[in-house]
Amino acid sequence: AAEPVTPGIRLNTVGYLPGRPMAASVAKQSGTFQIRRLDDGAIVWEGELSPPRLNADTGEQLSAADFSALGTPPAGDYELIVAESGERVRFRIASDLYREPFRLATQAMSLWRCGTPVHGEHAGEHFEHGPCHMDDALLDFVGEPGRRGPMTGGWHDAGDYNKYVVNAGATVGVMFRAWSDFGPAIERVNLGVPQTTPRLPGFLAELKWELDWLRSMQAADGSVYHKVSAKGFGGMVASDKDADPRFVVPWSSAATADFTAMMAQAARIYAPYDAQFAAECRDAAQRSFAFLQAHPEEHKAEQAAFQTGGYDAPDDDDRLWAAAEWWETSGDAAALAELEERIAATPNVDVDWDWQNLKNLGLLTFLFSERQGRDQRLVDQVRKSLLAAADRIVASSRAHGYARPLGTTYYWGCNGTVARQSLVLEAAYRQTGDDAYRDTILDGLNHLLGRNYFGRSFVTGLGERPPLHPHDRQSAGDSVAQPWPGYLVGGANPRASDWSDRMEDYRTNEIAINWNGALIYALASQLESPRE
Ligand code: 9MR
Ligand code: ZN
Repeated sequence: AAEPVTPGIRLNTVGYLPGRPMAASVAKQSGTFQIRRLDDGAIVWEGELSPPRLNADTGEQLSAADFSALGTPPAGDYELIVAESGERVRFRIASDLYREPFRLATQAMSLWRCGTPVHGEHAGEHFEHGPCHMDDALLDFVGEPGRRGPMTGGWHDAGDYNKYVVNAGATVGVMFRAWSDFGPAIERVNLGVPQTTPRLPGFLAELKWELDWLRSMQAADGSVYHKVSAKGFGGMVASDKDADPRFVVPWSSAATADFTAMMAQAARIYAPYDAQFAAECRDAAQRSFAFLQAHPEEHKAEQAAFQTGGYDAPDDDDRLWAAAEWWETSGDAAALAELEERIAATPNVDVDWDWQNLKNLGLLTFLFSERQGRDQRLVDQVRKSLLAAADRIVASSRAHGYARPLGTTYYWGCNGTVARQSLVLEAAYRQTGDDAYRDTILDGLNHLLGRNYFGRSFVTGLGERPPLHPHDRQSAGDSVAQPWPGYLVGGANPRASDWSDRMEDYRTNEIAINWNGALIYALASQLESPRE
């Protein structure tokens, strides 16, 4: 099938929230535009396109069609019409616009479950696989040749089926922050995730599926294995047809630190629902934090035998995050001392961050903590740096022809970063009440859902012209033409125009849990708008 033609009007194909900024990007045109309500045909707004401006990263002349002045029109379908070309595109306005996308992106996590049969439905199609990887995993590389450990469960990482602790950290840490920031709104969405744990809210039940696997990755001494992986990336087959032997890969300090942080978070978050599980997570966090204290030097995983995802980056950010979460959970003075020492060395909140650098998660926990005992000068410094980072993100968005909060930076998985920047923006909004920050979260969502060079949604099964051929073994390995739904693809790399909707193109069109976790946060932040 031919690739969808890129429209000249590029907007959020999921739609716009009433009472919030609304704008599209229009290529190579000037003059007026109109907004028409579809149910009665009324023209509800007429405006001027902004003067065309060269967009640095795509080389296009772009105008903005800003129709924020529509305010709070009735929910429904509308059309943007550009006078010069007569081109028109449909979009929706509704205050509950992001409920279904949020549900879909969270369901996508369930569809990533390993070690169990999986079934989901979307747009009349069924997506399913039988139990997979039921004998995870061989212990040959961790001193017990020929034996297997109890490492079934968890989520597959991405378009591949391996399971990596460091990337779990980037995902779970961000999803837990979504729960902490937007829990009540999330609880009001009927997620329909498999009820493996009935007494938990669905969102936490989904996360527990990953946490239970993570707990199996902790060794007796408190160190944490780096990953469960086959030696190479296998063929594009369904997970229940994948028979490559899978191994536990030896420990790393980064995995141990990320594990500590996640378990410490879980101890707090699950306490109201499942005291026993929360206590077990707390105990796991404590043991791994003690291990880290006893092994302060960086230790990389011995993974030369594996060609799969390395997820190998310096561990100081992971250790900072671990100290932050363990202190927040326990009040441990030694953890606070370590945390403040690390913050003093690297106090800046980052604008652009992914699994390689989870420091922001720790800085946010420190900043928003209600515990006593923090060094107030450090708190002020982190706050200042948070606002500086958020201001830079806002400025990048304003300078960009598609209002992209990551500006002109493109790399493997940058769509995930665009979504992940919403944590920094939301935090700045909470510190100041300044709407510019949460409006920039919408800019990010607009971009990912169609206000981009391709005029396409980057999330499978969502919005207009979504990816049809993601690099995903599950989608490639089944007989359904549509891809598995709710997945954010990695995005243009290394330049703004370099994305192709081809299954082979894992460098721009793969899917991954850390990108979806970030998307889930961004969507959760807009579930109820405007917030009370
Ligand atoms: O997201 C990862 C990106 O930052 C790296 O540049 C890239 C190459 O190492 O790997 C990406 O992660 C992939 C992982 O290594 C294996 N599973 C699929 C991940 C998404 O492409
Ligand atoms: Zn599996």
